[in-house]
Amino acid sequence: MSEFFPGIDPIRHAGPEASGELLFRRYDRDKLVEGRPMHEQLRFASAYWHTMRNPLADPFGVGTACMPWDDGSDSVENARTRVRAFFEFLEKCSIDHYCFHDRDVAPEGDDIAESERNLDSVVEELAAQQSRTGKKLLWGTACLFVHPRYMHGAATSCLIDVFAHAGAQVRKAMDVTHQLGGGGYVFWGGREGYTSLLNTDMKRELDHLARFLHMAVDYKHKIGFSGDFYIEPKPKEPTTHQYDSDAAACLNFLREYDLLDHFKLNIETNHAELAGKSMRHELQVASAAGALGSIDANMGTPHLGWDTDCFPGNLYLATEVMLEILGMGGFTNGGLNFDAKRRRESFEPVDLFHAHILGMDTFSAGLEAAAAIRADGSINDFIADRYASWECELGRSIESGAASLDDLHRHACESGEPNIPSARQERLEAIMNRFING
Ligand code: XLS
Ligand code: NI
Ligand code: NI
Repeated sequence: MSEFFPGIDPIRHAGPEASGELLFRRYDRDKLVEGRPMHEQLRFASAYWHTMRNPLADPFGVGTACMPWDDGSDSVENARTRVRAFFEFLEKCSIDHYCFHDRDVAPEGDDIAESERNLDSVVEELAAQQSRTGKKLLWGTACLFVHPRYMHGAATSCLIDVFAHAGAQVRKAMDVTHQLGGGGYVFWGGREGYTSLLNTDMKRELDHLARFLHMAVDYKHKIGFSGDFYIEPKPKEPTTHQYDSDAAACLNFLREYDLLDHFKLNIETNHAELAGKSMRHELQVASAAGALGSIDANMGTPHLGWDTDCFPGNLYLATEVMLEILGMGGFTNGGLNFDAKRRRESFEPVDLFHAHILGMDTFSAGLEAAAAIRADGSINDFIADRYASWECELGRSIESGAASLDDLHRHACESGEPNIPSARQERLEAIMNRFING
């Protein structure tokens, strides 16, 4: 078989000082960090939709991506060829996992039966490539946002027939995710939101979305799928308001509709930014609820302010992400999925390698910096110390729910005006900086 990426050798770790290109300076897959090899701590995944299907168009211009393996047709054969190209890419780039939407991998047919046949055929190829290479599916999902039938939403559509079509599509996407041994299944509410409240019954749409997710949970049990279910928050794009707008809104929705036991969150950096929150904030909100599952590792372009899905090159951000991941004891079924696309101007096949190497080295440096910050301990000690006044009888009685306002009154009268220490933010920022280097 001729190669899809001729002239590109498997990317190897060459060390921070290495010169040259197409090598890892920081990612060293078997190097132990906090007792686990880097590849287990990081669990990198490539997103099929960006890596194989994104033509790199923008609102003002056509696609520029050069994909010599792709004949441009919608045939199943072409779809199967793409899978082989993708796995060669994963192998050469040393990426262990991938993620896909049903419609990224296989073309939609004229009816449901044909769409399912198309998908089955491509899944056969995916399964063969997985067993040839040992690569794994991090998560699968259904594309419920591209086809015009979903213009008013999918699980929140005003039309029951559309709701049923969405259900049929999710049912099949769950089947194939299960078949491929996927670690999880993502629900990103592509068009689940509204463009105008003038034509929208929000309460009814949310009730329907919850029913839809309950049906998915039931189906998960029926087929014996043991992976995680994730909701992926995003505040806007494509709708004016997406119901799953941020981590807190998702958690509230899941609690309100008795779904919290069945879902975790897949947090995406660029979506956090669009929500006006920091990534670290979103991760902590999810983590505090025991619901931090997986990460779409990309970043935005603050000056543009839309979902630019850039590859993550920001060391500070990666360090913050890895502090949260190590803080929760590492990933279980989740991982770092590069839900990221090259810039339109980076159109050559080799740019796929440059882009993923950037993301992988950035997160490897972030992992090591986070581990060093934790080993140093001064930031965590500072935080523990900052709350040390609570380590007393009154503190325990407040935290356990026993204390009353009368108790507080008594204590306040006795203790007099409190001594207020500094929060030392700038000192802590300087400590972070000491450990961060590419
Ligand atoms: C789009 C979302 C999407 C999900 C999967 O903005 O990030 O790519 O990750 O449907
Ligand atoms: Ni995403
Ligand atoms: Ni995005």
